[in-house]
Amino acid sequence: MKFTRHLALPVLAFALLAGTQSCKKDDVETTEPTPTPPAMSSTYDYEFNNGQVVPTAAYDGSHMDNVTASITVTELTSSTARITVTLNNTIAGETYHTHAHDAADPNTTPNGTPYNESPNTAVYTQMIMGNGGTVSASQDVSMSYADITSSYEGFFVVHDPLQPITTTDISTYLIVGSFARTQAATNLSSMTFPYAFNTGQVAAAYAYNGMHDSSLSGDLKIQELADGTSRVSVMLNNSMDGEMYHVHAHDAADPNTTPNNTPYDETPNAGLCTMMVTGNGGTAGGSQMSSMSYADITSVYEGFFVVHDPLQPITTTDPTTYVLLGLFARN
Ligand SMILES: [Cu+2]
Repeated sequence: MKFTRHLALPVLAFALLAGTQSCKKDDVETTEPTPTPPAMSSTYDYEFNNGQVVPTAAYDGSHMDNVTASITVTELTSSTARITVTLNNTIAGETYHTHAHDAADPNTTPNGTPYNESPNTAVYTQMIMGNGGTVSASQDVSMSYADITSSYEGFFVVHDPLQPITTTDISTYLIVGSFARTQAATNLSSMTFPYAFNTGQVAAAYAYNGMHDSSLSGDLKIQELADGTSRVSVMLNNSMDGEMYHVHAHDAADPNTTPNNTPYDETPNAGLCTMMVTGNGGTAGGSQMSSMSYADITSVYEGFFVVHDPLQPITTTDPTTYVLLGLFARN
């Protein structure tokens, strides 16, 4: 009896271990075995793709540019480890493909990419369902902690869930960086300018007059990109569901020279900010790229940030139809 019990316990323990590991890909909450000595663990942070890795390929799409990520590598045994990827500021209900792509010589890959287009499923390949906030996925791998964090050479990629997946167009990657390595600091500038509802802040005579609820507000974000251009993003808070908001930069102008004596050009500046945002009953957003530099937009450019009322015909001569109005990218 004594002999059998001694034999049975390790077998049972192994069976339990195998059982928990088989479901770990789906369940990050599972308690892990405690190795001795204490497990090694490192976390690597990733910023949004503003061109840090490929300056000409900053993300260009409709996803908000506030997504960030981290990779945590934790030693399980001397030859296995757990890779946990955490995404912040996800969109609820969208599926994020998160991959390790092995580095490769671009002279040998079909499309000249510096990585294999097929993700490495043995290292890390997971789909993460967005939840409107922070969400994680884990994968246990048959590689040592040291192999992953110092030998393996690849890229960590978070693909955009809002457009068809592509493995050649890096401007569709929300996040890209070397896998499980500390990322170089980039110090790209970014600033967000808040706009309250138009109650006449620019001029008393311009105060909004119409049916739109005055709880609407906006945030204009200017993000410097690695190649010297910029991403212009707009968030409209308390937007009306299904209504189309025209969001514009209108260049300042001498009213003595404009056709209708407006203190701005009636034609919006398409190279800076001319977008349509569909309201959703909450916070809705849009973004576009501008060839203007961050410094030009935030300190040289003179113009107005205008959100036109979706509830009445658009007019560029009557500012009382503007639900938001303020100097563009100024506090
Ligand atoms: Cu306009």
